[in-house]
Amino acid sequence: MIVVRSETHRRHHSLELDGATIVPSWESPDRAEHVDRALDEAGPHETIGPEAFDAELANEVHDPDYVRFLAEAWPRWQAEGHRAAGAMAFGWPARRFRDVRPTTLEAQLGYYSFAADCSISDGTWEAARDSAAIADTAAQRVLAGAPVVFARSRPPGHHAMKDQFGGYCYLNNAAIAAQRLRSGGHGEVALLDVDYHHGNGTQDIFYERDDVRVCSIHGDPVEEFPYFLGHADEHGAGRGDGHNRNLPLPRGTEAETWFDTLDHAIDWLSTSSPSALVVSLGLDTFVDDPISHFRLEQPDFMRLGQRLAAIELPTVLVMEGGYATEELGRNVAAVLSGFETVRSA
Ligand code: OKP
Ligand code: ZN
Repeated sequence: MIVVRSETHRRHHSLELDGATIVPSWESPDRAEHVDRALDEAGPHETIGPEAFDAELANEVHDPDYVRFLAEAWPRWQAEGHRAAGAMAFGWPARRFRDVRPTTLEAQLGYYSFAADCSISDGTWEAARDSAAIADTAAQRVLAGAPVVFARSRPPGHHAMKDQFGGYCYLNNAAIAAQRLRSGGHGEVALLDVDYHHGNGTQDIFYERDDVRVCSIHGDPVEEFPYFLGHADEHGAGRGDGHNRNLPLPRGTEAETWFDTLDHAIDWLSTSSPSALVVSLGLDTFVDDPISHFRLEQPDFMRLGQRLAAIELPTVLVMEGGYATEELGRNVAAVLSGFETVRSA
């Protein structure tokens, strides 16, 4: 299988709020190191680096002002002479506040984000940009005829909305891959999100579109991040009405129920005969994940790979979450090898 990856992610050390304390994020550079090591050991993969970041492509799924904000936030922060090692919002336009774009950096941090788990520091933009470019490059390889490509993106992307970062995500890597597949000639793309958390950003980006059908299986937002989106009655709007599907599950969900739900998701995605598939591949459904509460075990990731391959569509696998860092590499390798047992790549 072709694996796209880069080392730029190492510069991104995110901070997050834990109660009233700022701590190093669960979303650490170690995650990608473990994945790279496990894939090197699992052997033969063709490993390539990303093509240059395509800002025009990113601007088709994000607000261009937002992308510019991300690129300029750290230099602006430094120019203002702050002491803190990372820029983070502390105020947001909550209920009954207004959607008026402010001018100062500290106000714009709140305007362009929705959670305090996602700092912008030295190297954050470069890592986010490469992570998106990795997903784009994977999609380009699929357009060139590869049956499946793994995008080892870090930081993850599925929480990144058109114009808001949060949930460890800045640019929506999976949405960028889907957009590349669309502009490369695929009429309809299916996007399946199996991360433990609802892919609120992906939903937001495609909510009024009928060319990318989005389905997410996740911890019910009444009890899990991102809390305020991801309910079962969110089905799309306008042209996109009927093109979004959410399958929330309670904490403690076991593999059997999860795989039944996966079958529903795949059946629903297949109804309109898409010609390509993007998977937001979160591995935080793992039983020992420290911040998530589903109960998949390592053999289940092999089974997931097999089930994804059986869809028989050209496929971009985009890495999202997964915080049991020591086991993350083996779990990713299990998905890829499961895929390859069904469709040699
Ligand atoms: C990102 B991805 C609450 C922390 C909430 C947000 C989790 C983001 C997950 N104490 N952290 O979907 O794996
Ligand atoms: Zn997640």
